[in-house]
Amino acid sequence: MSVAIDIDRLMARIFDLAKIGALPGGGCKRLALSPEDAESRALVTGWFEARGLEIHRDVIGNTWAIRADRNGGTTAPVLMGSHIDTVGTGGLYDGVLGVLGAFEVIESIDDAGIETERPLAVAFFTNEEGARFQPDMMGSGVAMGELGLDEMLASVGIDGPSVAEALAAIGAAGDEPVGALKPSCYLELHIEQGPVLEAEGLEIGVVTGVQGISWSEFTVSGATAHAGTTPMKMRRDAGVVAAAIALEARAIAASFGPPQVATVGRMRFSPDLVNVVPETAVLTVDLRNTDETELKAAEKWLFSKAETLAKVEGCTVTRRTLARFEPVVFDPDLVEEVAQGAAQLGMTARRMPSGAGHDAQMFAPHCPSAMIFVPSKDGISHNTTEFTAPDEIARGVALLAQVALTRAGH
Ligand code: HGY
Ligand code: MN
Ligand code: MN
Ligand code: MN
Repeated sequence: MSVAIDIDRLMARIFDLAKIGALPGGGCKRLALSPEDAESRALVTGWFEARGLEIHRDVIGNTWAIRADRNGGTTAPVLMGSHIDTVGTGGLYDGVLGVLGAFEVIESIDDAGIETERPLAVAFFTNEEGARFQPDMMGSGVAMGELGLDEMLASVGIDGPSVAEALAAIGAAGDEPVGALKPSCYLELHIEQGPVLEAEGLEIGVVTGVQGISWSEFTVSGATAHAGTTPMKMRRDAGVVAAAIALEARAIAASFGPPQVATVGRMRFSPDLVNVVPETAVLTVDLRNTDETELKAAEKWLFSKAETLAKVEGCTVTRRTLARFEPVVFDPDLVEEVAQGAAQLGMTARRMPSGAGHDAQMFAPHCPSAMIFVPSKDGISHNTTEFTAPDEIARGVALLAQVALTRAGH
């Protein structure tokens, strides 16, 4: 049975939510646990409440809303969800599509008066992006026991407060304990955020798993010196070591080849003055690979080379792990149901791994989990020009509805 989704209602909601944290030139900035995040949580939770769903919120602010089954039961729901926090240069669809698309599925099923054997639920999770507080997938990781609550509450953001302080500041914490969320399965609709579907002219990505992620922060320590008078061989230039580490990360990706990727997203010098040799440099390196052995080898190369580069320059270097997740593979049966559903609905599709991290990877070890991708224009994401067309969105939501209804039984 397929259910008619209302794409106009969904697009109106996506654009309503996009007004929160709207950036002047387009796109959104709703960093986790910011005032903008608080406003978006209130808007979306209000929509859930208006539909009469049973609202739950846990100690780290994960929020889920349940539509009871035909007997009024609300345990072990078929859960659909994603996130509504964004990076600093976010688009309108990353995460949002998975939350509001799931809500549209529930609304459409409700409008059709369909009663299900199992409850249906929609969720948004705290701090999926990891842009302000590391690691990413924090809320879903805590909910599923992949990350420790106390350690995450103590995580200090790039702008100062801890997660605990930021949660308190916006009143986002609920009273339900970690582990209160126990879905029977988990489905996440998401934009691909890459170029594959568009390049191959396909409508749906049947996501088979998520690649491993390694985030490190390196702190290089040298000595300030006069830029004009200090002979080159006397310098202990932390800045040049940081730059060399960044180039080494690029060399690792080139040497390993796809799917290995490496990104230096943050680099800060101190004292950050034009005529002073940098005393310290702090940089982040994001390494990813679908293969854990390869990812470990990339880390080994990078970490040992960073030591050597620092030593040659008379500097020291320390490293802090900001995030480390092994690759996950989604439940083959549920992945097959996504593939079958796409075929039944006449959608062109291919199986593919996810290059981006997703909340689904936190559910994968605990319950049958799977993801559905829809194309990203020009493969762009984490960019204010991120775009997916309404007809592409409608196909993803229709497929999500089909798979969720099958799992919920009706
Ligand atoms: O970094 C990621 O892949 C995700 O967007 N947090
Ligand atoms: Mn996302
Ligand atoms: Mn993202
Ligand atoms: Mn995600």
